[in-house]
Amino acid sequence: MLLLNATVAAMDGAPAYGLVGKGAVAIRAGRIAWAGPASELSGEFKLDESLDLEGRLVTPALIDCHTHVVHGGNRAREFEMRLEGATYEQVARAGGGIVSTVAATRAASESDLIAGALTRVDAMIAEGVTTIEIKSGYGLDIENELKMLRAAKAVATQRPVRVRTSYLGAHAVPPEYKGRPDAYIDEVCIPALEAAHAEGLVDAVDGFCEGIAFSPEQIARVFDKAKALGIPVKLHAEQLSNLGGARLASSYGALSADHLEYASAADAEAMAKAGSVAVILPGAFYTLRETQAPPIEAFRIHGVAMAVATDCNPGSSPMSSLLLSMNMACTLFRMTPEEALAGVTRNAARALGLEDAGQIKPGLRADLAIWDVEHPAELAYRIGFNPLWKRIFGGAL
Ligand code: DI6
Ligand code: FE
Repeated sequence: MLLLNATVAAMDGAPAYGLVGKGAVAIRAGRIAWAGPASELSGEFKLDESLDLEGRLVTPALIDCHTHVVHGGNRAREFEMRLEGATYEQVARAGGGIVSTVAATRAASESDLIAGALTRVDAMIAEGVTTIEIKSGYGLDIENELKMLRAAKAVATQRPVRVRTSYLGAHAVPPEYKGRPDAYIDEVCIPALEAAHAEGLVDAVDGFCEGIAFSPEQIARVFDKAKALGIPVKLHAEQLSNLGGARLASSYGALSADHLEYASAADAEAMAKAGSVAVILPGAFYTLRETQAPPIEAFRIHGVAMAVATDCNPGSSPMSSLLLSMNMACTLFRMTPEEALAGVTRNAARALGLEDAGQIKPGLRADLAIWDVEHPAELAYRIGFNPLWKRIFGGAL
């Protein structure tokens, strides 16, 4: 297939979105074969079936690199509690929070979980997303962590999307291990990781390093197991306080450290050295009415690649719009629209360890989004507006 009369935002690291006006993109066998100014298009592609974009913008398809879309139930009641004055931490300590989603997730069947996830995944697909990272972490026992990961993998058999799974057994201490987090790590978290890995269900290992979750020492034990199994790691770090999670993750060469509101300039430096991506999650910041913004300027100065994701989850970020995440990253954190778009394309791919997506470049997968806009800044600028015209997944419209 040949896309003609396109405005191409290649997002390949070239300045100004890698923008090419009057462009063309040639797709063959599910891959991008060529992209550039139509005037330079070689004759061999001109025989391919063509689609006239009438000047529309084509970008790499979007990648949501941090989600919890597989979960049971919802937490609208906690939303009400917080509006009545309770904080996120108070709700969590009162037995609500993550643990209440654990009860709902345990009660759900695998097919219930898939059906629930698909409602959120469909909203993402409608906004041009073709790759979604999905975490476990609401099962918190061996059987239910496996059930979540199987449901996550099943999403990709039900819809034209790619799924990357992250095992998040170290998300919260379940009620039956209350006050015994070390025993939970040894008796459940690590054995469940081994079992999930043996079933081919784990693309990365994640954790929640926080006062209401796990200490750096406990996370390190999970990461040691991941390392022994050859699985890359990432971490929810510095979301509510600074416990040194970003530095810990960096010391394991993590794909990413995520949230990072309380990260310091020294953390940014460590992440830069490790090549870890900073995953910015403005939906959680917004929902929790957090006031400390992540150190975006330090990430820029140290050259830390920034991704942007929804963190779609039932508690701190009940949001499935990646376009809205981009808008929030700009308005709340002063990221530029170009940084936000790189954050949901090139840098999101990097945060998932994917080298075949996130840019418009020959050889990469033909995962593309075509938008009814004139300029890429419009994607982050509008609020609650979806200008997607068509989505191409592996070369198929
Ligand atoms: N940080 C988050 O924002 C989500 N998990 C995490 O570790 C929140 C999960 C939840 O509240 O259900
Ligand atoms: Fe999260």
